[in-house]
Amino acid sequence: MATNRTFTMIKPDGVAAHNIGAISKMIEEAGFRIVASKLTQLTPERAGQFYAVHKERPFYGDLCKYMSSGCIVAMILEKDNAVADFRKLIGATDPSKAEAGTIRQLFAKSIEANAVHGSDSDENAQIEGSFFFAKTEEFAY
Ligand code: FUP
Repeated sequence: MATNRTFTMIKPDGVAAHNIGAISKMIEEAGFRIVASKLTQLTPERAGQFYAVHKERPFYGDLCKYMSSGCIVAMILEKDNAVADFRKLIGATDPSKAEAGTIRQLFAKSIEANAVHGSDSDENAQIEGSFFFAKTEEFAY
């Protein structure tokens, strides 16, 4: 079956604004199945590990501080073409450039506080999912 997975986080701004439900609703209505979900808070060190790929970028320090500033919801999502379809659903990194109707256009506050994360490849979806979930049980629904 050509089903695959992606990984997402609802970021601290999305959780603080009580948008867990609204964002999850958009995700489900777009055809994704939530196969793992966890509300948690990253330490600055864990945020640094998660975003290690950006460690040379000028925004890295602020990003790690921001991503550990409040609760996040980590989720593994399942759908055909999950990675690409989810990137389309969330829109551009900078919400002022995100297409109308995308999650970031609707909910993000800034390029940093941009409501959601979405993996950019199948390989990273696997790595990022494993960062939060030791294993995922198989539930059919
Ligand atoms: P995306 O894949 O859309 O999440 O974007 P990137 O991987 O390029 O960036 C990861 C995160 O770094 C963004 F979600 C927010 C943060 N970021 C900034 O804070 N400033 C920037 O100029 C670019 C990214």
